[in-house]
This record gives sequence, C-alpha cells and structure tokens, in this order.
Amino acid sequence: ATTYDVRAVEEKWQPVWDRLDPFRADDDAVLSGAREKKYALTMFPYPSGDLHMGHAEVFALHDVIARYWRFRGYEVLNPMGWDSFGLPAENAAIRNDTHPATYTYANIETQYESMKRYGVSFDWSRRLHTSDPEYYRWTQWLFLLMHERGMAYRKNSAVNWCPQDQTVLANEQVLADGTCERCGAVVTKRELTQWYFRTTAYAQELYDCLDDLQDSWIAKVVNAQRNWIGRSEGAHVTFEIEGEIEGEIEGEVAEPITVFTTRPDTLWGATFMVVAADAALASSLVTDEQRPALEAYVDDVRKASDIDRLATDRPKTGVFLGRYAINPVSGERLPIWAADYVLADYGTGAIMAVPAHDQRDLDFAKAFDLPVRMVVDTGEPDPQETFVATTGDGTYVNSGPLDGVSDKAAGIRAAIDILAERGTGSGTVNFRLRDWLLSRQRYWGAPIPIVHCEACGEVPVPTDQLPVELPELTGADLRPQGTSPLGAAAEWVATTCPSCGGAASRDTDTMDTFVDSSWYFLRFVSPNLETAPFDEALARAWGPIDLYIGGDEHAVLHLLYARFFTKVLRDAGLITWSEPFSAYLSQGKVINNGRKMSKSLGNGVNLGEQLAEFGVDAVRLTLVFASPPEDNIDWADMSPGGSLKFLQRAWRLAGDVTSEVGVSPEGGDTALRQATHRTVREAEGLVESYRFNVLVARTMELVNATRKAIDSGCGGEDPAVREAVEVVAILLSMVAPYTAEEMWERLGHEPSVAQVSWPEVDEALLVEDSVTAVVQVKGKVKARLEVSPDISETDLEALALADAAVVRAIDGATVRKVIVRTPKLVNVVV
Ligand code: ANZ
Ligand code: ZN
Repeated sequence: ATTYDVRAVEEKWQPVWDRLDPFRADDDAVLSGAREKKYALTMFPYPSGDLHMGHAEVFALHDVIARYWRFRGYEVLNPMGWDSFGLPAENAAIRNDTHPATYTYANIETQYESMKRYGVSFDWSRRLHTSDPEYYRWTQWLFLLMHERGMAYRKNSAVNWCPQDQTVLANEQVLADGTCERCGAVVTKRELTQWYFRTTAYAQELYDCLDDLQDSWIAKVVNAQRNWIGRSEGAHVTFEIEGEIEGEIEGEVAEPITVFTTRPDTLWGATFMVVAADAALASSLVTDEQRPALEAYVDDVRKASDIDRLATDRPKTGVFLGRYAINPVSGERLPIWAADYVLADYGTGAIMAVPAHDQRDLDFAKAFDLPVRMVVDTGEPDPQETFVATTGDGTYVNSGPLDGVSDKAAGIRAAIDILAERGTGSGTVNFRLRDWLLSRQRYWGAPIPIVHCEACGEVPVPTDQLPVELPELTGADLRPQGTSPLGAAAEWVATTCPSCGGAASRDTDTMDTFVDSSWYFLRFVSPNLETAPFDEALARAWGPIDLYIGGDEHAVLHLLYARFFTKVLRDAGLITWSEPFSAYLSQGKVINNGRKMSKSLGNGVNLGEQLAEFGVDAVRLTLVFASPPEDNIDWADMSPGGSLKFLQRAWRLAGDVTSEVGVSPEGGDTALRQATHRTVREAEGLVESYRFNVLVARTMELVNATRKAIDSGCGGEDPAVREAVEVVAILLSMVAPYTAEEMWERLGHEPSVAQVSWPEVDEALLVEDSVTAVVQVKGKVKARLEVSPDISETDLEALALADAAVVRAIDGATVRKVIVRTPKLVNVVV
C-alpha cells in the first residue's frame, strides 16, 4: 500500500489506547520517589459547543511536551476536565426552557468524544467537572476556609454592573473600553452588598514573586500581571480641614483628609484638593449650600466608566465643595473640589492637585480657573503659560526647605522626612489591585455557603453539611432580574441557623466561576477524594505545575486568582509551594484570512470539517508546524493537505524497512546514522525550549534523508534505516500519534509507541567529521578547506599556505603574519 486510510487508523488505535492506558499517572511512583514527576496542564474548556480550532491548537502544542516528558522517563500528570459553571449554559437554558445541566453535560460529552479522537495524552481517570456537587462541595469548603481566615468578607460599595447580563462583574471582567467582557454591554455602577476575596492582602507578594517567574513565563503576561497589581511608591499626606462642619452637632470639626501621592516632593506646588465625587468623603465634606450641586453631579458621574473618567483627553468636570484644607508644610488654604477624574477606590480617593506637574490637575485648573504654581524647574516653559505640565526632573523652586535640591529621589526623601517629623505624613506603597468581587446574581454557579440569621449575622454552613446544592430551577426562573434567581426557590432559601437554630435564610448569590478554576489544578491530584479538596501528600508530590499552556485572555484574571488561592492555601498549611505555575506559555490564535474568526465575518473554520477532510494527525501537524507556539496562525495560509502528504511519506518509510527488529545498526550507513542521532539531540533542545515548529522541520529533514538513503544507497535492509525510521516514529508520535502507531506496528513492534523510551544518543556519532575552514588573504576569502574539527594550528596553517589559490593570492609577497583560529579560519597578512 502507498497510503493508509486516515479514518480507519483513527478508529483502530482508540480502543488500543483505552486498553493499554499509557497515559495514566501513577501516584505511587511519585510518592515513593521512584520516578521524578512532571505536571503538564492546559486550560480546561468551558463546555459551550464542540471543540474549535483554538482548542485544537493548544492541545496539539501541549501534547508535544507531555509526551516528550513521558519518553524522558518522567511520571507525567496530564489531566483534563471542564470549567462547567457559567453564563453560556444558563443563557441556553433560558432560551430552550431547560435546565443548565442539560446543555452543560451534553456539551461535555461531545467535547470529550472530540478530545479522545484528537488523541491527546490525557489521563482520563482524573476527569472532573466544576459543576458536579462532588466538586463544588470543595469550592464551598475553600470559600469557608477563606472566610475563616478573614480572606472572604461582605461589603457595600459601588460595583460594576452589567445591565445586559444583570449581574455584577469583577474589575477584571470589565474591558479597557468599559464594556462587559462577556456580552459587550457598557458597564455601569450600582451600590450593592457583595462578597469579596481579600486579594489585596497578597498584593505585595503577588507582585514580588513575578520576579521569579520572569524567565519561565512569557514576558507579556508577567508585565500584564505587574500592571494589574500596579505597585506605586509614594506617601500618605494628611491635610486638616478648615473650620467647623455644619450639621446636627454644633462645633463638630471635620476629620482631616489623607491623600496618596507619588510626588510628595511637589507638595509646595499644591493649589487645590480633589476628592472622588461619588465617595462618602465628598458628601461628608460638602457645605449645605453646595450639596444640591454635588448631588446633581454625582448622578452624571455614575453613568461613566472608570476608563472614561481617567482619560486625559476628557473635558474636566467637577464641583466646589465650599470648604478648604490646610497645606501641612506651607499653611496655605486649598479649596476642596469633587471631580470624577479622582477614583473613589484608588489610593485614598482624594488627591492634592499639583497642576504645574500633573496634566490632569492642570486641565482641571484651567477649566475652573485655579492657580498654577511651578515648583520643579525643568528648564521647559512655565506650565502656567503653556498649559503643558512638566513631569521631568529639575531643580526645586518655591519649595521652602527643598529649594535648590536637584534630584527627584532626594526631593521625595526630604519631603517624606519633613512630613514624618511633623506627624502629617509617611512613605507608603499603594496598589492598583482591588479585592476580588466574587458574588454573582446568577443561577449556574456554586452557592455561597453562608446563612443569614437576624440574631447571629453571617453564619458559615458547617462543613459536614456541604455541598449546599443548587435548588432545581429551570428556564423562566433563571431570567436575569437584577437579583439572584436562587431567591425564587423559597423553600431552599428558608433554613435554620446553624448557630442558634432559629429561622434564617441562605445567601442567594453564587460564586464567580473564576473561583472554580482557581483551584482545579489541585483537585486533579486526587479528583475523587471525599474527605478533603485534595490530598496534601499528593499535592506536595505533584505540584507545582511544570508547564501551563493557555490563552492570552486569561493573562490577568485566571492566573492572578489561581496565584492568590495558592498563597492562601500555603498560609493555611495545605500546600508547600507558593506559586502554582512554574512555567507558563500562551499560544497564539488561529485566525483566517488575516482576521480573527467570527460569526459576523463568516470566516470561521470548523474543526470537525477539517478533521473529516484531513484527519487528526494532519490537522495537528499543521498547527504545530505553522509557527512558534506564541504566534498567530492564519489558517488561510496553511496546507493540511500538504501535511497529510508528508505523513504518508513518513509512513511509507516504515514499509520499506526489511531488517529484523533488534538488529544492531553498528556498521550501517554512517551518514544516515549521524543524521539520526543529531536529530534526536537537537529535538531535545527544541522541545525543551518550546520550538515545536522547528522540531517538525527537523523530523521532515530526517524523513527526506532516510528516503534518499533507501533509494540511492544502502536500501531497506540496512539497520541504519530501521534506526532512522524508528526515530521518525517516536518524534512524530508527539505530533501525529496515529501515523506514528501505524509506523511502529509496521516496523514489527508491539503497541504502543507512546510507551517506549526516548532514543539514546550515541555521542560518538555527533562528532562532525569535517568542517569548512576559510582562508583569507589581505582580508579577502581565497579558499575553503574541508578539515577535521580537531585539526592542530600548525597543520591548518600548513594546509592553508599550500593551497594553490592562496599561493596565487600571496603572489610572492612576504607573509608578515598568519592568524589561525582552529578549525575555521586562517588569515594571511602580507
Ligand atoms: C500629586 C502629584 C503631583 C501626583 C505630580 C502626580 C504627579 P499612580 O502612579 O497611578 O499610583 N492619584 C492618587 N489617587 C488617585 C485617585 N484615587 N484617582 C486619580 N488619581 C489619583 O498615580 C498616583 C498619582 O495619581 C498620585 O500622585 C495622585 O497625583 C494621583 F506632579 O499626587 B499625584
Ligand atoms: Zn442564628
């Protein structure tokens, strides 16, 4: 036969793999230390629809490393499951008047079948679904652990609200343009009492640990995390408020206000103060006279997104609060304004405005005719005239004790010292990171295991009563109404207080699905354990993950949340490591005709159709060969048909091998043997540095070399040919497992090629037997000599000077110097 039937081959090997189960991870082998472990993880999918090209790409890439590690003798944990709570299932249930579980579990089965056919080396015995009560029981348990450790709490505040999905969103779920990451609606604000995880408690550590991940994570993801955590060094400065506050209590004095500033050195240039208009501070400071103006303004502000509010090019708006603060170093009176460009939840929600050196403050000063005073002379024109703030280094002026200082760091230090001495300020570090808002007013998620009792307050559900299972609700009941649909299950809501036994009600919010995925990698070490979320000894043995592969869209949210969970669990003594993902690789996107695939463009490529036409192996090979993993792949430029042709060519090699299994290749075609061994050695480095596309290229070259050897030289009976074809099968199995199994079988081996070890490299065959030495005369190349790589200096010089072309070039002149760099260069100076 000159070709194999792709479909038949796929159907043939599936049951064999099921029977041999070569990918099952052996806990005992790692617990006993018999084998070193590797934990390979790729992001688990949402069960919406069938797998698509993006899944196909990431699974193909991921499988190279997982299979490679297994070849290298590691015990490999390579699990898969489903992130199966979430909005898509709920929306489908509303559309079809069914239960979200119907949609969810049907899709899971479809995807499972597709994954099996796709031939990824997952350990299916560890399969999990986050929407199973057996799983979310432990999500709830972990929520309670957070609660017990002060890491979960409820507070009332203005939150991001998606008017389309009728639910709150975490800051991380609001896109840069202020829209909902799920549905694209413009996100608004609402005052609500919601549950939060205290991610800010770990801000510093989450930030610092990024240094250790710098080299093993993809750089743009490390940077995205850094920016999101947003560490700023600066100072808190406290300003007294002038006069009395009007109100019920006669003579009451307003509380001083504290600002966060990164430039305490510009304090002498502060000419007014600004507080966030929508924060409590503004309404506590405002005079009765100005109150109506403030209230009208706040109504407008609530409609804008944070991004708009911070934009530098937006016209500045605000309201004077009728009150003054006192500059702690100069005693100057500063009018206090409320404006929307100061955010309520960053720093202290209040700033000192230094219009000369901050553009937003300058724009505001211009809009409301407030004074501008330069305190750092940078040599640039005065901002008071140009309305361009100067932000660079310079010499301090109009700054009392700082005058004449010309170094920013020294100025900041001096200012902090002065503030500290007077007790009106101190150096501090501020983070942009906010606590994680985890309450969702939706049905298809893990219920928050808290009971509200009038007498006892928030009472945790005792852990032996977990899981708090979702009540049965379908279709119409799930329609978003702004409150949680769980509230409609009156019988479910009504319960007794675990503490006093009195009547109480269940919390009706469910958890953000990002909670489910923040710990799934731990559940995989013991997916069926009924006494704890995970086995601690196994977590110690398997963790942390050696390589995590996933999409860029999770560079901030999911990775940060998983890192946070890891740190809390470490502090609770449940795990021993501090970071979950030792290495992280993000794959590019599969696009089509230069554009992202989308329904509206009609340029989607259907994975199922591609698989039907070209087969699994050709699609996988195409995706791996297309580009380095992190680059996008334009499917329009790809040729899966070409990949299939190559696979058939590789497969035909196996049919041409006529030597017996186990014959020593010693004495066979040396050139072919060298090519084989060099390819193996190179493959090691290529896989370990994730250059999988080059791995495929090298495999193709070896296929060509072998074909040439068979046809024009040694023939199929040479054991060097068998050696080469076996190596091709092993290398190919990381990308095209079906073809590789077929080859392995044709070569006379028992299945499966997945179970063999990595080919051993004969170092002697790596030594190159000749290299090209370049001979230059008067700086020009005159000859190239094939020499032994370990030629001596004197031999190389003698050879060079005896070469006819070199002799001609010297043309009888006196040789002044011969510079020899063995084995590659001879430079003759005349
Ligand atoms: C005075 C000053 C002078 C400032 C100057 C900057 C330049 P990052 O680096 O992002 O941390 N700020 C503080 N809290 C704010 C809030 N809630 N909303 C909007 N702006 C706020 O920025 C810190 C700087 O942003 C702070 O330093 C403050 O302005 C402003 F020449 O204080 B600065
Ligand atoms: Zn009670």
